[in-house]
Amino acid sequence: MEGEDEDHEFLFNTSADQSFNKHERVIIHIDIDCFYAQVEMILNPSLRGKPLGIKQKNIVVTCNYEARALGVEKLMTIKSALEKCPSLILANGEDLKKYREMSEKIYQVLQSYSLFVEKLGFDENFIDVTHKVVKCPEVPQVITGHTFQDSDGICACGCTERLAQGSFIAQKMRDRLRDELGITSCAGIAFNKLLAKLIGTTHKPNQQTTLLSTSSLSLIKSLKHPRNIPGIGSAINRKLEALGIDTIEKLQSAEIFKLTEALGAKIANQIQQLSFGIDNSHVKITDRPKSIGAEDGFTPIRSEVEVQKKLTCLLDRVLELVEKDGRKPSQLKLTVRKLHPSSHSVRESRQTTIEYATETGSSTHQGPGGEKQKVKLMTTLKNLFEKIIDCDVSWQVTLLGISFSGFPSSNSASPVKNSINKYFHLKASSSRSEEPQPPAKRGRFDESVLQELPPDIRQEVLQDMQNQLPSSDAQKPTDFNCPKGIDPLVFYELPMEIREELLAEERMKKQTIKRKPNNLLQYFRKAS
Ligand code: DGT
Ligand code: MG
Repeated sequence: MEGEDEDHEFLFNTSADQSFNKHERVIIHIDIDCFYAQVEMILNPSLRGKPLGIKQKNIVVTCNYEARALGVEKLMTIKSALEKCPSLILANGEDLKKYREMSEKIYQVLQSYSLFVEKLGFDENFIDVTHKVVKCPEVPQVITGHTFQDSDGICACGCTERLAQGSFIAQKMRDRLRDELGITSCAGIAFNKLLAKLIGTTHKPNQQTTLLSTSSLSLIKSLKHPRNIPGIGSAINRKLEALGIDTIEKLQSAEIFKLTEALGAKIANQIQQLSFGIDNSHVKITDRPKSIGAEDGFTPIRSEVEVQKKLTCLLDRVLELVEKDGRKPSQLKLTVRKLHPSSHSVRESRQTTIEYATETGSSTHQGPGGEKQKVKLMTTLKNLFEKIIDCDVSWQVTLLGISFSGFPSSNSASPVKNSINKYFHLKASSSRSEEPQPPAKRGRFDESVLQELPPDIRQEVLQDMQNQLPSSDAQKPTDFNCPKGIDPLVFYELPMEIREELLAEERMKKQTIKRKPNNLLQYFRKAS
């Protein structure tokens, strides 16, 4: 999905660790073919094989490849599209819910391959599979799909083999998207995000292309104009044009002080690096929402019966979203906008802990279990409402909002049970002759201890570890996407779910409880 041109919002951050200038990473970029149109064709298979456009207001925001063959282009007005292709079928794409749901399913499939998935808009994802590649030497060494290589040179660092493995993984991912979701996509495989995104568009639809490192400069040069580099927006481009920079070559050879004068040092450096195909930014794991909710604004209501009606509708909507999300919330919040006699509005919220049953009898919360839960939640909401509004005096309300939060992975404020620490330390000391032992090999720690723990206990121990990080550490995430103080090599060797949990907890920095680091964390850090 093409984003807005925002000059100071770089998709590709070139200022990260310079060691990434080498070709050691394997990044896959996946972009779904004619995304909205595919979703519509899945929902209504009779549309398949016919030219289909998706309209929002008077624009065809996308169209399937049959329509493209007949001259329809993305972002055409409906009028021009119908002039080009009178047989074009138009589907309304203004309700984004179905696209959002498919986008989430795609993300889930990709996450089953690698923890490091960064979602970009609805239909694009970056996946860092470096750790998979190093661990799977048995994977074929030939490139799957197309190869972009316009010179005979082969890099000696081993990146060609790694990229070949990456292309094999990309094919597997795309096959699964097709088999499980009926979705076709394009992939680009390269040693950084910028190049992976660019190379993926060279063969469309339903194909994949791998860029060999020796050809990265020629790929960048083939873009011709700096504005074609993702991350260079229209305002930057205007400033470049004012400096007479209208080719990639000119940007490459521009004097940095001139660029700095016009754009500031940070942007000047970033865009010049991009013009050489250098992108050191890492794949940032996309966060799942910390809360799920909805609000409804309306003309003033004054009776509890009306409030109850509104809340019942809202609750139904939000429960559907919570069920789709699949996590179990532990907090429920009610927000109310009160209209005061002086006619100014005040928003107020109250939150409480809830017992949320996941087995409700049906996927839509309609079964007997679901009904029981809804009644309980409505009682809780009523109590919260009465904490905000004194129902004995006259009142008016113009908005109600419900949100669930406190999902397991984001619940860092939960107290750590002593028994868990004890269990963990017991296991830890029994697995080593003396406590603490120096690591046998730099870059390793005894992960078998964590592995042996039951999943729920392991989760809490990891939580505990993160809670005990000094908050200054937690507030400074590193460029490497690796918790501060841990050797990235050690981190990469950890089992995927442990890394995921450590990273998730790192992000909970603001709620981090300051405590003295425990033995394990010290050991872990020493090991790195
Ligand atoms: P592709 O990737 O060329 O096969 O075609 P799409 O349709 O997947 O295009 P893409 O990847 O740029 O965007 C993904 C979806 O996002 C697309 O299906 C419709 C929507 N979209 C793209 N650009 C715009 C836009 O400028 N405005 C709006 N409202 N929606 C857009
Ligand atoms: Mg797309």
